[in-house]
Amino acid sequence: RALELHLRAAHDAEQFEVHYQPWVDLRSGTVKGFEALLRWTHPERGPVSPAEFIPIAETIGLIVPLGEWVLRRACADAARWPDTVDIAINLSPLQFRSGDIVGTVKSVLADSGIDPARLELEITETVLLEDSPTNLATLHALRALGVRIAMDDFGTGYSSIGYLRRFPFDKIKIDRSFVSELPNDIDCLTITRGITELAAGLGMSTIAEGVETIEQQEILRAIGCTLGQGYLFGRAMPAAMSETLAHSRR
Ligand code: G
Ligand code: G
Ligand code: MN
Ligand code: NA
Repeated sequence: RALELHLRAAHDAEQFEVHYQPWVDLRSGTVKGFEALLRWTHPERGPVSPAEFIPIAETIGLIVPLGEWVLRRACADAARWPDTVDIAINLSPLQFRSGDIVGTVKSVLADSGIDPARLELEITETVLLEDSPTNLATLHALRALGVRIAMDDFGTGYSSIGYLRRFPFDKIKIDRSFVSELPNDIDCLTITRGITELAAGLGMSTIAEGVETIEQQEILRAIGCTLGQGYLFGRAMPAAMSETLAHSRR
């Protein structure tokens, strides 16, 4: 397919960029970190969503080198933020399983010079779907490097509460589909509160995704969710802008 051919050539053509979406402390509004989000500008089509091209990159095996490039780029950019500001990076399940992800993360950390405690790796439940000893060993080995593991899009797909028992995540990202219905949808409110309490009881933190209104911020704060990410606080932005924002004390 044409898109596939363009995707293969995109890296050499320097069409990829990593943008950064801030996440904040819901009480103070202080920026605590950024999530790295890959961007591709297609020469004719313009911006293509990662939701469209990442599955293709996975199919053609490009996700492993591309994912490593994102790790390097994002950690290098994070090195220019204050050391109180963390960096979260999405790992594709394929990237997680193939090759030496632990060695890659270790070498990226060493090259960038950032404190491992500032790096958070976001994985989806599909990583754990087969719940193999190898996957669990990889998660533990990554954590042993000093990085944190976050479960992304929690509550969607096949994610199961049992995973939280089998593996000690550091953070749970409450999916936007629940947050966006706050505060009016009582079911979403109950689910969001339930996830927050469950996480707290298990010693994990929670972050609400897709926060768009002050009302949502306040209700999340009231139910004990400490962190938030969403258009209310900022969209994904180029590295230079993230650097300015990271250094502005608020
Ligand atoms: O906000 P955005 O449209 O950029 O994100 C769409 C989806 O693409 C999200 O699910 C996000 O996790 C995923 N995504 C964005 N950047 C990366 C990346 O560098 N690696 C992987 N594996 N997924 C990414
Ligand atoms: O799946 P993941 O959570 O990694 O990707 C984040 C996705 O959510 C990106 O596509 C990003 O652009 C999008 N996003 C981030 N904040 C908001 C928000 O406040 N509202 C909406 N509608 N989308 C958001
Ligand atoms: Mn994510
Ligand atoms: Na998510």
